[in-house]
Amino acid sequence: MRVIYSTDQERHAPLGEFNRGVLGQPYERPQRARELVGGLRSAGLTIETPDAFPVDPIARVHDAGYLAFLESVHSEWRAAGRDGDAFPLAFPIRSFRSDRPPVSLDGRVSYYAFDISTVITEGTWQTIRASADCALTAARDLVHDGRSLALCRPPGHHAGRDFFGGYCFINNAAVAAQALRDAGAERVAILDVDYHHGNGTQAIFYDRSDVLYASIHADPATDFPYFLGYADETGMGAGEGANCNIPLPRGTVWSTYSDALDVALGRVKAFGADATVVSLGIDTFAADPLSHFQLTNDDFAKLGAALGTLGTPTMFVMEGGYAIDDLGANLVRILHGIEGT
Ligand code: OKP
Ligand code: ZN
Repeated sequence: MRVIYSTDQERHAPLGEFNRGVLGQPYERPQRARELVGGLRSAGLTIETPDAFPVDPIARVHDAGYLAFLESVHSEWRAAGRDGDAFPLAFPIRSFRSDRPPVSLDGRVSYYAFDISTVITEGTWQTIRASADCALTAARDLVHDGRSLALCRPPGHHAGRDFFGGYCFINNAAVAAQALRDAGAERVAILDVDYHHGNGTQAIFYDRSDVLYASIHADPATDFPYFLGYADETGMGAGEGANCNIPLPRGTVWSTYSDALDVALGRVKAFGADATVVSLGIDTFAADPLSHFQLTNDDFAKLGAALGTLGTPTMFVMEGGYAIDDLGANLVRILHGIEGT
C-alpha cells in the first residue's frame, strides 16, 4: 500500500487544550503523526512525500472566505499584539445571526469555529495544506495505485464548507472525494470509521446523490460532535438516501461493531461507487483517552480485513486516534488486515 506523509504536518502545535475544565496538553499533537510514521516504518513500509497542490481543489469543497481566513488569521492575531493561539470567544447559536462573518478578528474566529478545542497556531495553515496535499496526491493516483493511505494530520472530518472544529480545518476526505469526482469517478463512497461522527463530511455532501456518506460512530446524544450523527439523517433533496449514520452506544465491543460494519459495507457496495474514501479513525480503541468504544488491538486486524473486501479503488485518509503509544501498531494491524498479510 502506498503511504503518503509530509513532516510539514508537524507544524500545527497547539499550546494547550481544555479537558474536563482544565487546560492541559493537547490530545491532537504532532507526536501523533510521528508515532504513526514510526509504526509504519518499523513494519517495513516506505513513506512518500506528497506533491504540492494549488488551493483550487480545496476550494471545491470549502468556502473561499473561510480559506482566506485560515491563511491569514494567525498573522492577524500576532499583528494585534497577541500571544498564544487564535481562539474563539463566542458562537453564533440559536437566535444569533450566522449568515455573515463579522469584521473584527475575534468576531471572525468566533464565526468560523464550532468548538474551543481547535485553535489556530503559527504553523496551522502550512500543516493543513500539507495534510490536504497527502489526500490529493493519493486521490490523483488512486486508479493506478488501487489502494493508498494519506497519513493526514490533523484530522478533517469535522470541518465543513465554512467551519472548523473537532481538531479539523480542511476536510481531507471530502477534498479527496471531490477530486475523485472531478477526475471522472461518477460515484464516490465515503466510509467513516472514526469514533466520532464526521459532521463536516456529512454536511458537505448532504444534498448530493453522487457521494455517499456512511458512518459508524458514538451516539451524538452522549458524544462529540453532539449535534449531528443520528440515524434519521438520511440526506436531503437529491441526496436523500445517500447518507447513512449508524450510532452505537458507549461500551461497544467488536461483535456489535462488526454487525454495524457489515451494514455500512453493504450500503457502500450497493451504492456502486467507482472509488471509496475511508475516513480512518483509530480512536475506537479501548484505551483511547477521548473515546468509549472497546475495540482491542486484535480487532483492528479484523477491521482491516473487512475494509479489504471493498471492491473499488480505495484510499484511506487518517482521522482520529489519541492513544499515542498504540497508534503506530494499531495502524499497522489495520494495514495487514486490509492486505491479508
Ligand atoms: C476528532 B476526531 C475536550 C475534548 C474535545 C473533541 C473531539 C474531536 C475528535 N477537549 N473533543 O473525530 O477524532
Ligand atoms: Zn474521532
